[in-house]
Amino acid sequence: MTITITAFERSPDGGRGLARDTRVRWALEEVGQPYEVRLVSFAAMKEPAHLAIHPFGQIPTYEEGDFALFETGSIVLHIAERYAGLFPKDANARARAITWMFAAVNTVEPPILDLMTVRLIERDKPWADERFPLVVDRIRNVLKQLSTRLGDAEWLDGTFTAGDLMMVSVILRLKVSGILNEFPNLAAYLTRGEERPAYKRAFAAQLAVNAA
Ligand code: GTB
Repeated sequence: MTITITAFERSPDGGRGLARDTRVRWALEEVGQPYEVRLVSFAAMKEPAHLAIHPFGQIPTYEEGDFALFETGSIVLHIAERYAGLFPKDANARARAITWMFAAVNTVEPPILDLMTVRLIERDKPWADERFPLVVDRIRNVLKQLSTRLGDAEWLDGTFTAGDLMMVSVILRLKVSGILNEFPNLAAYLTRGEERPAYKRAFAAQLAVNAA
């Protein structure tokens, strides 16, 4: 059955890999599954046909015939469960990998999203300058804890898993901010993720859409 994902027809980041289809492309590349991409405009995302598969009118989505998923955490979990390459065989190690996936989207990603919100959406508000350092502090706190846990390890729990894929995808958003420079082991962790051949293929594929 053909796997089809959705992505921005034109991503606001111009193809820097920050839109969330990149993590789904990466997961599919890691497990060696070919996929097709249906590009959607911002208007099309809010129309009934897309809302039927994504109730919040967003990308990415994942379809195999009549089966459809939304939410990148769930999509990557599905890919990791269905195809070999992203989860360890040991049940406890697999549960820990899933825990890191949840930590990425539930604990690390929210303050990073707040930074994007205060910078892009709320920047004209009279309180934006006051809020900014509070958001940066929350990011710093969570990165400090993540950095302590990672230590000198290559990946979060032994071998590379879907947990690392999600965590690298989440901290990637901080690349231009400079905050990662304060945590050299996290900066190196991010680089290790970006150097994976599967990530490079995923990045190139999303860039090709935006460069066209
Ligand atoms: N929790 C959902 C998930 O993980 O799947 C979040 C999905 C989501 O936020 N999708 C965004 C979207 O469809 C695209 S990735 N937004 C359109 C809308 O809500 O109307 C977020 C994103 C957008 C742009 C950049 N950028 O330009 O740098 C980066 C990330």
